Amino acid sequence: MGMTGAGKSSFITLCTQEPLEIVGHGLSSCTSQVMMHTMTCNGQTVHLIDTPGFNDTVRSDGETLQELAFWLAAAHEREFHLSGIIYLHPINANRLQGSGVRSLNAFKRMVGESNYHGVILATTRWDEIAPEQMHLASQREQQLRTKGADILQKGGRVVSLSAGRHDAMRIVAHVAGRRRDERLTLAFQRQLVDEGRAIYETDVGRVLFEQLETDHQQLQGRVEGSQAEILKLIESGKQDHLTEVLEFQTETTNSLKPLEDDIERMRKRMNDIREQWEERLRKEKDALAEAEKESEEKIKQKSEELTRLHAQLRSPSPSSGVGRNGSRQWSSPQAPNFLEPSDGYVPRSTRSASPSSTYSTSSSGPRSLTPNSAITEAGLLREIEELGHQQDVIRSWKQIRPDSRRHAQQPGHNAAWSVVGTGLAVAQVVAAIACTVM
Ligand SMILES: Nc1nc2c(ncn2[C@@H]2O[C@H](COP(=O)(O)OP(=O)(O)O)[C@@H](O)[C@H]2O)c(=O)[nH]1
Ligand SMILES: [Mg+2]
Repeated sequence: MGMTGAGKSSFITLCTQEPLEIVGHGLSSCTSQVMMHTMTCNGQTVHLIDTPGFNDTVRSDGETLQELAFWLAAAHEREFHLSGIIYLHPINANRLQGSGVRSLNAFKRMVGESNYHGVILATTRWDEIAPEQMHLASQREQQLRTKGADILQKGGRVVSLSAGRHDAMRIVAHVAGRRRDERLTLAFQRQLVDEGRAIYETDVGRVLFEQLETDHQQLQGRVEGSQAEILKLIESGKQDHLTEVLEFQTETTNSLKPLEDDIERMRKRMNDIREQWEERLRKEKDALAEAEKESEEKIKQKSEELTRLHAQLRSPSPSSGVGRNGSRQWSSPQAPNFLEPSDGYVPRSTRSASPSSTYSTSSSGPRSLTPNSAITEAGLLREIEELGHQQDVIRSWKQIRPDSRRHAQQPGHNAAWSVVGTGLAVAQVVAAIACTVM
């Protein structure tokens, strides 16, 4: 857990040395952000769970909590217990004044006192602290110790984490080395699954829900206030400010909607949440398959372009479209089409002396090859490499997602999680769950 930007995903990348980002495809906006990464540590299979933060720019806190509810409940139902929870706290920002305290308090409620012994509070981003600021950073760490004193009293720990792999692996090794009988069931998991509570009835949900209700009441009060002002302005015939007040009222009314949606989300129980997230994950699966297909096609297309480019580089250099033997090289209907064979592209120019031949793709009229143009062999190779990288990421995303359908159909069955790795019986799990502004 930890605020957005605390370094949770970076921590996992350091440990697994896997890429995480998918560029494009609109996947990031439609996808669940909970991901499971599998690695080996001291001969043990370790699953690291990455999760989203509450102050996400595109997602509301209610949605994030719902997502956490879905995955954590699924894990608990399948008796897939956590070995430890790492709470990351960025030391480079003075966050323990507001959002940081709310985040830590939410974290404590989600985890529950009985699991504090399994918590590691790790401070991150020390490398961004200038030497003259070091005493301030140390003070912040001390504040974290104070705010997390109850965790420490119950056996939790505070550690400083460097930006390197060594420290991250040390923490993973520590957690993975825990005894089986020390595995954790979070308060949030127990309350959702065993006690059948709705999200807003859980300890962590209650905090968020109360905040939402307070914000809603405040906004509602402003809407009502502006309504009264509007009536007064109309009655008194003073209409100068009317447009302004009307605009204010519209804006305020509009901001009520997301809060109401979130309040509604918090009222949900596991059955509804499961249904909704399974549908979401089904769409994600389709989107991933589509993205994989698309990148395969692009790689094929770029490779063909490269082959043609090489063929052209090997062929005699035509001058003004005329080859050494006098025949036209590129303008015949059979001439190789370097980009999109169907769009009437006719290469006209010659190869360049270097392997980095360049080609232009003018937007008006047929495309032409010129020495100043944008497509080079090096460029194509780079594009192919980037596409290959993207494909790797898509494939790793496919692997890191537990199969939700199997979750739904086989509650209590461990195999549901085996899609993310084998050896679950001995697997250790570390949760790095984001709890940001609540
Ligand atoms: N300098 C520095 N940057 C970091 C560190 N950890 C994370 N970052 C950067 O902070 C940003 C947010 O990190 P990320 O891992 O995505 O945070 P998350 O929201 O907690 O998953 C990224 O740009 C990271 O590269 C760190 O220890 N040092
Ligand atoms: Mg992240």
